[in-house]
Amino acid sequence: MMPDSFIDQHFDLTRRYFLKLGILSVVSSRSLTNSEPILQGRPDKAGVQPDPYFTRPEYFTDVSRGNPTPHSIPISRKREVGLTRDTWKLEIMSDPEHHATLGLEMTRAQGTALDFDTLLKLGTKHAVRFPKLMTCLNLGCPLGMGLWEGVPLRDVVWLTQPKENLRRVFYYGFHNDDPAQLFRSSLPIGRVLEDTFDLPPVILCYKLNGGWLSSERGGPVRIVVPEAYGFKSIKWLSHIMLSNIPAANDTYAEQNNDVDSPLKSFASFLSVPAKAQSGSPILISGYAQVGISGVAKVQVCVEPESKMPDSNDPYFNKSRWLDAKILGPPSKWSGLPGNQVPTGTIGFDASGKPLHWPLRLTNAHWAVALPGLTPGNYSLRCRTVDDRGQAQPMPRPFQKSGRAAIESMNIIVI
Ligand SMILES: Nc1nc2c(c(=O)[nH]1)N[C@H]1C(S)=C(S)[C@@H](COP(=O)(O)O)O[C@H]1N2
Ligand SMILES: [Mo]
Repeated sequence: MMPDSFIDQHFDLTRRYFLKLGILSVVSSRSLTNSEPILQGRPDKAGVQPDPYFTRPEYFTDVSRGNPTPHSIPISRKREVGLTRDTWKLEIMSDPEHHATLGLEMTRAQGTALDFDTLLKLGTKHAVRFPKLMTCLNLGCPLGMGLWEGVPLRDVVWLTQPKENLRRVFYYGFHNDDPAQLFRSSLPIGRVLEDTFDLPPVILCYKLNGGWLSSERGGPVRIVVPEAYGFKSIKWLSHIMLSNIPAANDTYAEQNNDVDSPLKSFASFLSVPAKAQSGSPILISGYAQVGISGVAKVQVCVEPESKMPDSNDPYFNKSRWLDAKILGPPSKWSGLPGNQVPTGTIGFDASGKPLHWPLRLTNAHWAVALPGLTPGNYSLRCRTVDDRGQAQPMPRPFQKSGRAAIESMNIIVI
């Protein structure tokens, strides 16, 4: 049977790796060993729930402010306020406080606002599609893994014929006219106009995993910023303001968040035995979020629980780290139509195979067999090392720029 869920695939890949090493002879499902009681499964993490590699849209963890949330209002009201595909309108204007010089504004009042059909028409020529983990800067784990599709934001910006005094774009969505529900994000104009460092473009997204973007996920249209944490990907998009404001004016900055911080890399455990037999290899597995600087290695270290923390070495650089194996891509891209990545997806070749692995801004599985230990209580840690050789949580260790703290678990060897 082909595995379907992220967890099934995780254990399928992991078991095959251990079988090849000759460490594992039993094949069981949903765990690394047959003895369920010694397994400390960690399938509680939202983006890696028992769901397909590409998370079903309704299984994403929802982060939406306001009461009621825009996706929960009645359909009749959604029609009135433009939250359906046939009623959606996007206004693109010059910021009255920091005026940008535009050839034209696109407004409801003038009848020039952008509608969904026009956006789709732009899509026939310009649409792009790329995989991306949606991760909240403030939560520890990914909310879901998506294949996002839409029109580059710059193609819509150029419709307004900007001339000068344009330094920043900010944007927000439907918020029941409630100032407390307003959620605004912003980007430098340069990021919108050009895709540096081989990143996909910032898009006006209307499809997720091959289907229309649901109301729950921010439909009809949301912004998706490939390299950013979730707060830049505004849902129920209604307004884009072209501005000469010189600095970020994101709502998220009000909560002390670092709003210029791209996605970090980190490793996390999925399966660790609570108890292990002394002298036998200990099978460990997990996933890694592949941030902006990639993941070159995943490593684990195991030390007696009693070892005193060293204040001169907060990130355990003096510990002995063992390389884990970064496992290959999933055997099938579950969660997508036909379990296939469609042709023309950024990061994949024409046959739907990833051009690199692990792929930046996605999830990767890893596993390791630790050499047997003598009886005792141990602390187990995991970390990523990025493509520049920087070990987690460096080079950006601060919590308010996104989570990358080193994860630690206890393990008893008997
Ligand atoms: N309009 C609007 N967009 C929003 C938010 C919001 O509250 N309102 N929350 C943001 C935050 S903080 C995150 S982490 C992501 C979460 O996306 P998801 O709900 O699709 O998982 O949406 C972002 N877009
Ligand atoms: Mo968030």
